[in-house]
Amino acid sequence: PNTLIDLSRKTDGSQDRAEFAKDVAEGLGQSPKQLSSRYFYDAKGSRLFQQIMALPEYYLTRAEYSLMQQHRSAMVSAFAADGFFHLVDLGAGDAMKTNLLLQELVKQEKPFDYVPMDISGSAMQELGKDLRQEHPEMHVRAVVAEYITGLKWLEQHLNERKVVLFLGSNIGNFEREEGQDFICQIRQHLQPGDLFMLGVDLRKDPGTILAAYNDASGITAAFNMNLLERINRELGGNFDLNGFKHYALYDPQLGVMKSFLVSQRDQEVYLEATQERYSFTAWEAIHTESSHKYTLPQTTEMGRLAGFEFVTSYLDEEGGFADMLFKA
Ligand code: AVI
Repeated sequence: PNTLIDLSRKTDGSQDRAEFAKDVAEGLGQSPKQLSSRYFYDAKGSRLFQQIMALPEYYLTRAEYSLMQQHRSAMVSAFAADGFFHLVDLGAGDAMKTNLLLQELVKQEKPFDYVPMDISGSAMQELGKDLRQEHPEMHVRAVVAEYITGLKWLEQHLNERKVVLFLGSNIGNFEREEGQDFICQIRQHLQPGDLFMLGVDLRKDPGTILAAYNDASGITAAFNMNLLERINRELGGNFDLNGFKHYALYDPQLGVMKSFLVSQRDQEVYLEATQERYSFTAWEAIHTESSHKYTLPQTTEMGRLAGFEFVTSYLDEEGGFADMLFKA
């Protein structure tokens, strides 16, 4: 009972590359330059992100893991209160945290199936394989898709009960308005009584946040730089990787962590895919990622504005990370 549904390719594989090329051309053509963090997650990027999650500075994963360990029994009771449900995990990745809930659901013999969704095909394949070994009885339907395409899956199961997870502070990688909009879209794909659990990284000491995105071992820098490597690999780019450096900064008023790739000199880059040249002046930066940090009231308000009812918040012991439970 274990399937993999690949919704990432449209009519043929080359369209993905065409879309990537178009986005890169657009982002490098504008001022200030930017590239979307959704392109971080090819096979290499997904591997690097797994290493990030294990870094001493990257507190987010540990905090959410420990809060889920502490509250999993209450979470599972809330999820399974009305019988069978689809547990939909948006941006599941390696599902390290969700696995705590899966174990608890199995232990409590609750009826459910698991629908992990992720942009990374390699991550979904590996997760499917791991779950087959660990829980051979569990019904798993892994979906390879971007968020919006993934939500379409929900449309086909409109009248079946759903619990949607959006964990790991993935909401933080949307700009504020886009994040609100995405939560509204999730709500529109649910029926009254369905549940939604949102993992948010809360505001805290700016030094702690900055260190998480600027680790001493340079893994985050490599993760950021992989975007240029990916452009070289897939779009025939000739980025000189020694000509750019990772730079991260946190704005404590806006609550946003921003990552950049900064050109260390005047240089030109050529992309075969677009047959265009892009020029960089010395110290010109490409914005590659935002990671927004929220306050608890901001988070409940986001849910409320989307039409959800706030149920409860589960916090880790340090109060730095929250899983917020909402009801449609
Ligand atoms: C996936 N996302 C929630 C991570 C974050 O914290 O914004 C991605 C990341 N970027 C740098 N380190 C981790």
